[in-house]
Amino acid sequence: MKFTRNPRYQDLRNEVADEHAFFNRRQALRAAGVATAGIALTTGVACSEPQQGGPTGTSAGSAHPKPGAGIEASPTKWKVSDDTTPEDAVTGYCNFYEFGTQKTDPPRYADAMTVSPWSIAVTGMTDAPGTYTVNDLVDYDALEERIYRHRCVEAWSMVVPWVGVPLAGIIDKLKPTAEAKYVEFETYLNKDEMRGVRYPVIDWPYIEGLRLDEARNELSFMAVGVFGKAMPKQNGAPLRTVVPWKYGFKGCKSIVRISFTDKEPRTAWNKANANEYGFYSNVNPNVDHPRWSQASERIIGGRGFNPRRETDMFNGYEAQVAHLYEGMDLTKNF
Ligand SMILES: Nc1nc2c(c(=O)[nH]1)N[C@H]1C(S)=C(S)[C@@H](COP(=O)(O)O)O[C@H]1N2
Ligand SMILES: [Mo]
Repeated sequence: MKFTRNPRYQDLRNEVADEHAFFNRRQALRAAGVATAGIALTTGVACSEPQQGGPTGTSAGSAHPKPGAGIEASPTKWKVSDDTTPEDAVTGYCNFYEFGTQKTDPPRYADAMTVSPWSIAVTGMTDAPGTYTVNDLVDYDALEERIYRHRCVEAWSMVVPWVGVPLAGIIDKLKPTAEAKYVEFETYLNKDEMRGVRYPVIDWPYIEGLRLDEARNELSFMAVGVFGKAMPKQNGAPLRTVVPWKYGFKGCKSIVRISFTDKEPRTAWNKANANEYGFYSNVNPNVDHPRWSQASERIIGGRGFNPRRETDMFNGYEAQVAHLYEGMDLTKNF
């Protein structure tokens, strides 16, 4: 593993601004000005969706553990050689724009989110549509711990000990039809609990998606916890996906809907800026973001002065996933 350090007098203008919504944020601020002039912003998109899950769903007996409660998980072969990121960095430096675009906004404000009871609507091309509780989807007696690399498109990274179950098992349980080619995930949306959704940084609700063969890959994970505890709200309680060979935004937090489709999902960041955020978004040091290099990454919570490491193809998971993209031009399908 090669590590490089920033030069001592680093030019801060060249440091990634930690904002993949850089331009959108300016739009948001402008829109906020408009809002004070009395024009309502459209943030209630999902509220008109009859099959919306989340805390307002119909689940009665959901008994998944509260955020922060201890949960037991078996160790697995999924480990990395680099240090695990300190817990306070994982839970204190977050992207969850529904609570604000600063890294400290989610830890500060996500407490307002109701995460129990919780339900997940399963829709689209499936033989098992309906409303599920977290416990319907996740067997808390079969939790695994997987220590994965976590690489944000903003060129920072962590090493995170997620707790959860393989996504493949959940997909099987939800019986996509033979025609289904993609799975789409949707995040909870509640403008009273999520102060960030007053700003149209993206077109809420947050949507992510995967090709079904990607979702069934052995690495794809539905996480319900981290550091041996039920998922903190700011990290996407009660359940969120983790797709470690892709940029972090491909993981969808606080999931209220899982839908199967034969069309490539229109994902939130792709809709916001297709030129910068492709559907695949595989970690790739050879394909730069239009506004910054992806060749290396800043290690969050790392020891020393702004430690960096070189970014690995598919975030170090080439052996597990390269076959999924055989014959594809990854500079076009970025
Ligand atoms: N609903 C929702 N999911 C989201 C985001 C978000 O803003 N909203 N941010 C994404 C991004 S950019 C990253 S890097 C990861 C961050 O996860 P973490 O805060 O647990 O490290 O969540 C992803 N999932
Ligand atoms: Mo990210």
